[in-house]
Amino acid sequence: MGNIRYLTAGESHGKGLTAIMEGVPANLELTAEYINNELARRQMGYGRGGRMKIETDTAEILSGIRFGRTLGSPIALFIENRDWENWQEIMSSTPSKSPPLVKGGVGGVVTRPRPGHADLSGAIKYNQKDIRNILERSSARETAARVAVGSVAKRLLEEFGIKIYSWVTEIGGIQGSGVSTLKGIKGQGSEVGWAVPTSSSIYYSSHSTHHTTISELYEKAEKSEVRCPDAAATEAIKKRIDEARNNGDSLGGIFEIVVSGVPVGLGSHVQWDRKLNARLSMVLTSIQAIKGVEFGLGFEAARRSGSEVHDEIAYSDTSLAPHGERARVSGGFYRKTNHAGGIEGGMSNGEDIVIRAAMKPIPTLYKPLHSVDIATKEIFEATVERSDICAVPAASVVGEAVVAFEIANAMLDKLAGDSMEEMKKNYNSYMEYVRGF
Ligand code: EPS
Repeated sequence: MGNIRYLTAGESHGKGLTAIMEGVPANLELTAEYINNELARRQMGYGRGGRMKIETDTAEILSGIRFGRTLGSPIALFIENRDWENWQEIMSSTPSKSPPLVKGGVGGVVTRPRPGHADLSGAIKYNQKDIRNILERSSARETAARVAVGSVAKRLLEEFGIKIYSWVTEIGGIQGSGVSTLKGIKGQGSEVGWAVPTSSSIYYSSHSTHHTTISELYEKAEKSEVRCPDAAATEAIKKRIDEARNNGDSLGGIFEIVVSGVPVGLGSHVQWDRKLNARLSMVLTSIQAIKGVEFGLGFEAARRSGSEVHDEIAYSDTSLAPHGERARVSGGFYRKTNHAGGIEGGMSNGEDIVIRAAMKPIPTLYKPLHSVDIATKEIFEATVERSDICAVPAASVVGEAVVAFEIANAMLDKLAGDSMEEMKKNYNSYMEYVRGF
């Protein structure tokens, strides 16, 4: 489904990554600086390996933008791999009988599949005896292209007051305090903590003596080396990452995404592939190493009775909800709580969309795990030369990007427009209708 589409191309150690994006309305203001700022955010995070010291991702705009505005034509973006310089021979497109082994022992035919990777299934499926032909494309390097695409979508959403935030709630089992909507929910062990955000861009503590706005959490995340808004947890997580590095191990974690300012009615209940939650699940699990996604209360909803899950409906005829928590985006109806995470029946309900995604530990490990060589069938212990220890902070930024893309797509489904002017006209008339409903 959707009006905007994109493809990415590129190998991890090839010349670079390309993204072609089609369906973005004309006259959206967009600069390379805006895209590059998002690319830089993806590169941050304690626990990355040596590769991030080599790359400084910047997008070259090849088409679709003139004088700082989109043309409505396909937008092509190119991100150079600086590491390509060291891999030209190994990744050459010229015919050759065998891949060269260059200095440092890199190159040659890769026959040893890493547990947890695409290596073995990909080699069997595509009939490749050199596993490099699989691992180069399955690498999470590709997410740089997706962040570039997502930044265009983010820029579009900004025009409608829609913002996307993310932060890391836990890494390697160490949870931030006050940063997860799940933390502190009754029956989860802790009495003190945070409830799922109500119908506002505010996280309420269960004590109601203090609340933190989503933008405050986001600002703190931006300053944390692991994107965790809790400073104490940030330090504990860094130690945990150091420990993992010393043990030759890797770590996963969970990040949370909040989309604020979403109008009611994106997605649809009428068909499986139009449901907004389904579409968002797909884009999130399409990120390398993501193993789980939940909305609002998520899995916790399965443990509660219905009366403790469903969000009561309320109405206010002013632009402010009775608690004065925020100006309503979509008129008079609102929910008193937001356990649903902003989506009911496959449609946005006007509340903030709240999603969490779980990332498994990176499978490229220094600590050897057993595997079997595809050429000799000998058992060996898989080891590597270079790897990230933890990439959850980066995945959190990638999560923002893919969610931005899908929300922009759903906005265009609802408010089609070939130009921004047309889309805004449709938006304004829709919002007027919603307010009067
Ligand atoms: C990755 C392995 C590492 C990461 C890479 C993803 O690269 P290399 O094998 O070159 O050391 O650094 O991530 C990126 C290059 C990036 O830009 O995020 C993998 O196998 O997925």
